[in-house]
Amino acid sequence: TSSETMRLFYALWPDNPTRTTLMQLQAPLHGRMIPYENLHLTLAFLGEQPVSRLPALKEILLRLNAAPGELVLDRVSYFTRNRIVWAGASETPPFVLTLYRELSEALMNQGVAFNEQHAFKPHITLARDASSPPDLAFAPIRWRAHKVALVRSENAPQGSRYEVLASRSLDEKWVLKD
Ligand code: 2AM
Repeated sequence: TSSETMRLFYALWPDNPTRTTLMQLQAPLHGRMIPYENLHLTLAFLGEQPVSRLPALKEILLRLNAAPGELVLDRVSYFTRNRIVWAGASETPPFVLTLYRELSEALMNQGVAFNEQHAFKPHITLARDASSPPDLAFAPIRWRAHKVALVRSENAPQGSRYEVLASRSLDEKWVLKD
C-alpha cells in the first residue's frame, strides 16, 4: 500500500576480501559480532521512509559524481555511548567527505531528513553490546571503496537483516544495479 514504509540507509558497501579481513578483527572482541554480509560504512541513515520515495532515492545514487578512493582502515575503537566496537581510518580521505556532502545535498534537495542531526563519523561497526576492545596491532586494511548502496534494514529476532535495494559503483557512470 502507499502508506507502507521501509527503514533505509545509504552505505559504502565493502567487497568480499575486505569483509573477510574485517572479520579477522572480530576474533578478540567481546559482544554481538556483526555478520560478514552486514559489514558496511553508513553514509546517511534515513530511518522509516515511504516506499513511494524509493525511485527518487535510487535516482540520487545514480546521479552521484564523487570519485571512488581508498580507505586505510587502521584503527579499532569504541563508542562508549552505544557500546559499539568499530573499525575506521585515522585519516578520513577527502573522497569520503565529498561523497557524504554530495549525498547530503541531494537528500536536502528532496526534503529527506537523515542522521537525526548527528555529525558524520565514518565507521564500520564490528560488534554491538560490546565491551571496550583490547589494544590490537594489525596490518592496516586498504579498502578501495567504490560501491554505494541503498539498503533496507529489517529487524529480525537474530538481529538486523539487510537487503541492498540498489547499488552503484562510483567507477561506472549511469549504471544502477538492483
Ligand atoms: P551503527 O552501526 O553505528 O549503529 C543501519 O542501522 C546503520 O545505520 C548502522 O550502520 C547504524 O550505525 C546506522 N544508524 C542507525 N541509526 C542512526 C542514526 N540515528 N544516525 C546515523 N546512523 C545511524
